[in-house]
Amino acid sequence: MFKLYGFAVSNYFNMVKLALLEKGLAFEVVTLYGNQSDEFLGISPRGKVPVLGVEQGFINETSAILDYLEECGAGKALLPHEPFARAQVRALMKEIELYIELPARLGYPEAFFGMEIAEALKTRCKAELLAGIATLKRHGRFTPYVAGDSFSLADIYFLYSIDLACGVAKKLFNLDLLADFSSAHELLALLNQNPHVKCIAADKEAAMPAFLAMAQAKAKA
Ligand SMILES: N[C@@H](CCC(=O)N[C@@H](CS)C(=O)NCC(=O)O)C(=O)O
Repeated sequence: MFKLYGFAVSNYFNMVKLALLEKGLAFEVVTLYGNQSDEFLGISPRGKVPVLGVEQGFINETSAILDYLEECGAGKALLPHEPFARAQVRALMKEIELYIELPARLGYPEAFFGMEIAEALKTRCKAELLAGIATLKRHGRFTPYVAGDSFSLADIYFLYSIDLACGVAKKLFNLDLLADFSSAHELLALLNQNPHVKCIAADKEAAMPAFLAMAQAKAKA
């Protein structure tokens, strides 16, 4: 059985968890925060979660884990078979990660942890988020899923990146990133009806107090 290391508030952890649930693969969660201990760096070289424990060892980096699960071939496919369509899904995943998820992270300290960030960083965060959303509008199909008519890994990246990006944009810039992006709104509503997505959201809510306590203790240390 797979072991999924990470914590229920982590969006990347939740991406892998949703893929496992959608595929119907058995796994056990080992709750763990990212850290720089020698022991953890031995299985996750940058100290980040998620990590997937498999028969032969450990796999880190969300996209590598998702590729591994896909290549194992068990359960529902979350990538198309046809190479061109498959490449489009992978490009969308990458675009969401690089141009939406990562720029949103620049704003996390101020948006979610009550710290101030430098004006220059805020300016960059806003410009990159707007460019990232414009990229998704250009490339996403939203018919109704990000890459077309089937649920795919691109929807998983979308679901667990867009909410955080919207939270940052609202808090820092009083900006609704999806104001004129109704197809994205509709897809979010559709995805949020999925029972696995609901279960992950409930687990996240339950884990939030412990996560905030850990984050505050880390900030004081
Ligand atoms: N590139 C990594 C990013 C994972 C990541 O940023 N994980 C966060 C939690 S959402 C983490 O472990 N943070 C802990 C830390 O940086 O100490 C991936 O795709 O898995």
